[in-house]
Amino acid sequence: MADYKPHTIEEKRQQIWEENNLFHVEEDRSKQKYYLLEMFPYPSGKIHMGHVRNYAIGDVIARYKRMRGYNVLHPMGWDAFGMPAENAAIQHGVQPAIWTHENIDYMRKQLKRLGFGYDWAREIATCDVEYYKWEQWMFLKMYEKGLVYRKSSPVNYCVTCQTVLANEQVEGGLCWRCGEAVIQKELTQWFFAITKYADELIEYCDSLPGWPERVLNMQRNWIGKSYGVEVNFKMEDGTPLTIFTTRPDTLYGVTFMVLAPEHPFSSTFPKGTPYEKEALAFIEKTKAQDRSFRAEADIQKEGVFTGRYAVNPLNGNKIPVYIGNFVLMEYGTGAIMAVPAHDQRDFEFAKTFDLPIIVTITPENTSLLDPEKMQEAYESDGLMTNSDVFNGMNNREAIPKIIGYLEEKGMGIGKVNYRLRDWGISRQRYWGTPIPIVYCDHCGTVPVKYEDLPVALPLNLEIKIVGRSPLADCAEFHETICPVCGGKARRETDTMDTFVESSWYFLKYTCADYASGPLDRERVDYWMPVDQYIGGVEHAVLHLLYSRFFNRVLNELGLVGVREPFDNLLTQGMVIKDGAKMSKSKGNVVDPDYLIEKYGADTTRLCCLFASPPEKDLEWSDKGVEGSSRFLHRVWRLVIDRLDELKDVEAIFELKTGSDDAAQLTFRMHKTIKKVTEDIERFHLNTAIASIMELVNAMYRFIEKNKNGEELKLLRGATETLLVLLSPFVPHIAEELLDMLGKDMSVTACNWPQYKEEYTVEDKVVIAVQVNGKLRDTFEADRDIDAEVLKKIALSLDRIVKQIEGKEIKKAIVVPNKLVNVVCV
Ligand code: ANZ
Ligand code: ZN
Repeated sequence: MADYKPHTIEEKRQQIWEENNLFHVEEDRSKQKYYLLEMFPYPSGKIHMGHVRNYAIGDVIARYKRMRGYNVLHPMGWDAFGMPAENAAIQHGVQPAIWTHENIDYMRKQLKRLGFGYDWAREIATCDVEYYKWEQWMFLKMYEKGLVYRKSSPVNYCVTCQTVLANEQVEGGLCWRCGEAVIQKELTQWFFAITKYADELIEYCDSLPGWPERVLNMQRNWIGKSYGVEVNFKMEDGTPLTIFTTRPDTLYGVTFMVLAPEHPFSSTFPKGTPYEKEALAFIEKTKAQDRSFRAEADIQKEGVFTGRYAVNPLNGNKIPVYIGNFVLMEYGTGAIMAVPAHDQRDFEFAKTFDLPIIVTITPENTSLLDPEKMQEAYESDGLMTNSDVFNGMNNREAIPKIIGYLEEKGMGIGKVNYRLRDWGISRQRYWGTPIPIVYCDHCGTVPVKYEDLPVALPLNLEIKIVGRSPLADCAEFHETICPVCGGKARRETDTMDTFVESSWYFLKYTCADYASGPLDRERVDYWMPVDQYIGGVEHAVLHLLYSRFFNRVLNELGLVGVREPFDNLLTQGMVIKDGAKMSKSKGNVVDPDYLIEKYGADTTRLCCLFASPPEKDLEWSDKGVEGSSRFLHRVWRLVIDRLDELKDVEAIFELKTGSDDAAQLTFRMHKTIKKVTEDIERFHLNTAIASIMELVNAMYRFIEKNKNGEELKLLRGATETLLVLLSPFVPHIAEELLDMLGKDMSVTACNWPQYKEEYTVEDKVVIAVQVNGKLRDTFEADRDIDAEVLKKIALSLDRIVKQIEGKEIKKAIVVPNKLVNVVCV
């Protein structure tokens, strides 16, 4: 009989799918739509195991939903702008566009070889002018609506990548892309006003039940909403100094104040005091430090005295004003009131500078805290002390009262603060979407006219390392005329952050061929929202937050009907090998090409799906691949060895009247359908596969004895069921075998098997218990339970215990599903 030759089969099936255009979908209002999306890859050159895993999971769901009768949109494309293309240009002198498209061609082939069922007619590459042209259009619309603005500010800058990074792109003080330490630089750049949506973005977190709570929490924390009050302190000379605090209940415990080095007063206050020189040196030094590092709770608290004092508006206390590294200019007002008794950062600072500590909160049911003996700040709640009229109140209850009091006296105002900053999108790079703005000496900053779009990237540029965008050196690009006055003008030479492209690609898929506008609203609304999104958790705050923002903006521009883009989100775990994330830099990569070459696509898919549930990390093991391969060979032989017998037999899916074997297989088959269906719905793909494996074992048991008549029909039914259940996971082998049985799956695309509830209940058998051949008792047990377990149960039955009392057990003979005979003397 024919051997299992995965490569031949896979090529053949893929060709058939392509010829039948199997995965192409149109908007069909008679059917329920299902939009399944996986995060699209950056075309770096080759796909890696992380991609294979992500896309294998997605493909199972897409195929399954299709078989259940949904109209499934399952698209794929390329997040095609970005740095590596420019690096390749610098290193190998190849044009970024050519490099990118060559990579895309190769990677597309890889995805096809893995048998992923995408609607390739909707493929997009974000670096194509047909795509980014509309992004420029959106930028202009946002500019009109005041959602885009330009300002000078200190920015995160990576020297290696020679570009600005958004806060979201700095991880522990390092560049998310290359790992270089991030520095601060003052630059004029363009911002998207994402903070205008901060409230809504946080609120809607509660109405996304299909998202993992972990991701929602990361978003909530990133947006970081806090309620507090801006308190107007005054300096001794009357100069107002406003601070933001979330703890007005500690106002009577303020013993000093701290300014961010960037605060305008930081350089003016020390003037003319003995502290001037030291203060200015400190400011210079600290400004250069990375802000995300400075924001970390456990940094060494550093600071200098300004030589000046402020006055506490509540009690008139005179309090020294410092400059400190742990206060950030971007948050609140860039100045804080410090309460060492109740804030750990302030406590550490006070210890370093030997500043007084005043306790204003006392833990309930204990005596007053002694500032002399405190080892750390007391940050929890309690009763107010040392706080004048507020003494004795619970501090949480006191907060609104104190805010009211401050507002009444004109000493402060209640305020909500967000940690989220506006999204800086200017990048000093070439390989990105040009920002459609022109600078004119006459007219200032002028948007490009809609009819002059696109502002296309010049493709024949020589790209060198110069520390600024190559576009800035390309006169042909930046020399232009002013859209308003017609005079000489200069184009913006920065390009947009590549996260802008990924903020709306999911909309473009719905109408990829639409050219007469940014998006075809009718088709967008048919498909949106994405029913299931699948991707890495590393995008929890970057891409996923930007997309939620962008979708809102496009909703307001009338381009999409829904407010939230992604209904359900599945974040898959990483692929791990030898204890570390599989990555080039760790040198522990397994090349998907190698696996496909050696084992074929089905085995490669199966081992990614079987090794662990999607949300968990997948520990790579070569044994796992071998096991998957062996299983598929086993399935192959099961069918091929009986092909002649099964070929022209009618399939039946239940047989109650035949032998015990038949009933057993009937139960097993229906239970498996139920389990696989439910598991796929919950994304427990690994256990779904495990139960299919059990079905295979049951079928091998069934055919130990030759089958004919009704039983052969049942075997045929079980075989069909097995192959259909397998087909979302390993579509090639499943379809090939079905084809050989004379059943063409790929044409009748929707036929997920049904189960009968009556066969899914536990299948019980009655076990007879004999002692020396005489029936003494019976009990009920699950079918197929282990002989050892049956023996144990039998020996524990009261009647049996009595029978064998005082006797020596020689042995216990077990006939599975029937009988236990205890032999004793
Ligand atoms: C006095 C105080 C007493 C504070 C206390 C806390 C505890 P969240 O909740 O994260 O919003 N703060 C304000 N502006 C800051 C800045 N620019 N840089 C660093 N820290 C700043 O944090 C608000 C608290 O962080 C504020 O409340 C302030 O310290 C500090 F027992 O004021 B608090
Ligand atoms: Zn002009």
